[in-house]
Amino acid sequence: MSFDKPMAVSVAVLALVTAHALAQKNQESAAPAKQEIVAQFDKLDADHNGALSKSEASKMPGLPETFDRSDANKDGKLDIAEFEAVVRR
Ligand SMILES: [Ca+2]
Ligand SMILES: [Ca+2]
Repeated sequence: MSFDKPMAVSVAVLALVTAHALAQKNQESAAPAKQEIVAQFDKLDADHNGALSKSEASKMPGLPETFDRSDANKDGKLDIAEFEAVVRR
């Protein structure tokens, strides 16, 4: 009885899975998935009115500094599209 073949197969499968996981990770850091941006937005949107006020935005590092510039329609809030533009910058 030999375990050589099954061992080789599991090593190959492991290598494939690892490569796949790494590729996915690289992709994520290059461009955050829409659902991640939405999840982040929901987390910051404490009163769930679909927009981030300045105080809600202050929970995310770096966001208050760019708030006024990021508020494209100058209504004093960041909606999901404006927030997405910030995150994808
Ligand atoms: Ca809000
Ligand atoms: Ca706005």
